[in-house]
Amino acid sequence: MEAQPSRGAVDRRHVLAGAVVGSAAFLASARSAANAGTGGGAAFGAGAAPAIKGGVELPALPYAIDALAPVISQRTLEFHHGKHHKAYVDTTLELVKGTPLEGQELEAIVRAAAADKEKTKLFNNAAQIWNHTFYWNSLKPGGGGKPGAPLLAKIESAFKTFDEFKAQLVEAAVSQFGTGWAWLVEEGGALKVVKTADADLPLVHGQRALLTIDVWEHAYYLDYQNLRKKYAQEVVDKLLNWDWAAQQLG
Ligand code: MN3
Repeated sequence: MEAQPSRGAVDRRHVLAGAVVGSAAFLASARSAANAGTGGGAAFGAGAAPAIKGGVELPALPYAIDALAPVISQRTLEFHHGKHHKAYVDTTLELVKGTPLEGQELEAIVRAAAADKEKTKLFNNAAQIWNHTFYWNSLKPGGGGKPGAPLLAKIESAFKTFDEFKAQLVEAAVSQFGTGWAWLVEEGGALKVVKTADADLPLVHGQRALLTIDVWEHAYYLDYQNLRKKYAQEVVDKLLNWDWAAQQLG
């Protein structure tokens, strides 16, 4: 059983870092959250090209099932992709069957469900499809390291140093209470680290996702048990796919 989503709830979506802090950042968050129900903020609205293209489907992993080991084991991916991700797809297909959303693009379904208080279950499942597809692409064998010069410059502008960015992303992953996601996002031209609870995701808050780390226990418990920080640190150091992140900025 999943918890209720926290979409639009400013108090549960904490902006951890970025170029600005304090009341201005809070007001910006409040505005983007207020826009969530009407299809996203001005900076990244419903007209933007989808990061995850296509309909409701379980995509193949973009690498072999054992390719992320030993950081993430084959066994974790068998369950995480083959059982958890697949279950979100199956449930979403069931929920949209015979409705006007059947056959729609995944992002359109996520936005429609986010805007309708009666569609919490659909939002949770459809958003989790999006989040997981984005997560698989946020990782790659032999990843980690640093991004190319243009993106690295943006990160250093927002976080002062690349190491400070990494520390803040790990901190977001560790401090998300319960289930959720840690993200590097772009909002209004600035990069920031945010975390979301449960199935919540940046695209319904007017933010563009660049990278994500799944911090639901199913993402790491077989490999790390309770050591979420070690999982997050290993992912940041060894798996982050900076090519994918750079592609998101276009
Ligand atoms: Mn997961």
